[in-house]
Amino acid sequence: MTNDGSRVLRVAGAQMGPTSRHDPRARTLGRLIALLDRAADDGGALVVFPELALTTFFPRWLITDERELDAFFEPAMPNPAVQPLFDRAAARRVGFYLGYAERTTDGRRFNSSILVAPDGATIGHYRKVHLPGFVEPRPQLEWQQLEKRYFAYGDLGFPAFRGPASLKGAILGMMICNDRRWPEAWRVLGLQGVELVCCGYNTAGFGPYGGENEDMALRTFHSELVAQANAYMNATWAVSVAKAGNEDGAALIAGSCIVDPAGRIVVKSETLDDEVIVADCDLDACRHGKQNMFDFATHRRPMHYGPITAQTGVREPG
Ligand code: CDT
Repeated sequence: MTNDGSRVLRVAGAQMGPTSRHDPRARTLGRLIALLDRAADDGGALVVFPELALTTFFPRWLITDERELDAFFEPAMPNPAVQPLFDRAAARRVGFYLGYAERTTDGRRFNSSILVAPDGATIGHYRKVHLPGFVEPRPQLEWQQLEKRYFAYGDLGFPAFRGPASLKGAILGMMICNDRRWPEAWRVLGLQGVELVCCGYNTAGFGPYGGENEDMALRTFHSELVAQANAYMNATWAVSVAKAGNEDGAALIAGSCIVDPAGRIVVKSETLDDEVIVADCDLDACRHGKQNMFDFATHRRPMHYGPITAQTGVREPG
């Protein structure tokens, strides 16, 4: 295919402002539909929503009542409570990425995302692999990070998906929040030729492991840094989308951005609220990096990369 604009995909990032623990699901869904409409009005063909877009970031609390916890989870996707979003997207012929808490029929819980085509067909499903935080609450912390308690590790790997013609046949990948800090995740998608990585997040505006050495500015810098560096090193577009603002007293960064395959931010959010950012993503612009500096078939030396899959922790030389 020639680089004549025929593979330009207009992509929207639908940043969300805060969602309270007490917000009714219907209200949050209404915000998502309004964002989708704005993206569609702007000509977006694909809208990327944040991680856990249907609820507040509930892992910041210790929730011991199983029924209360279950209320944050989706028993199926779609389900009657979220069907209006799926219906509006299909009516507007817009595809979307949506992060949500998944509860399977056999009772397992995952931090998941789904990718839906403009005709409403499901393209792919992903379960977050890199779960940050702890199993047990830490009393010294004002806000908990209990993803390891509430979710099982994702068991689907990092599959890339070929989008339909309505998405220009893009090779699409998904990540969720903390995944974006791990270059291994990007490389697994890169090795499948990914052209557009969708990543929703809820990132605290303070150091979630405690201490005073991380603030909103540094956390936002890191969020942009990992999207830019990894988009460049895998010659892919990256769409990185926040749930932002003050959720019941806990700060979340914004910093939603769309990054090109050279690692440049093309557009970024300006608020801590519901906001749509849009960019025309030329998928063929990935080819320069993929065929030259990051021509993996020619230049990678996997025989020297063994420790990356053989070990987790650091082994220092003696
Ligand atoms: N949601 C999410 O994955 N947040 C993490 C914070 C991890 S620190 C315990 C992030 O990487 O932004």
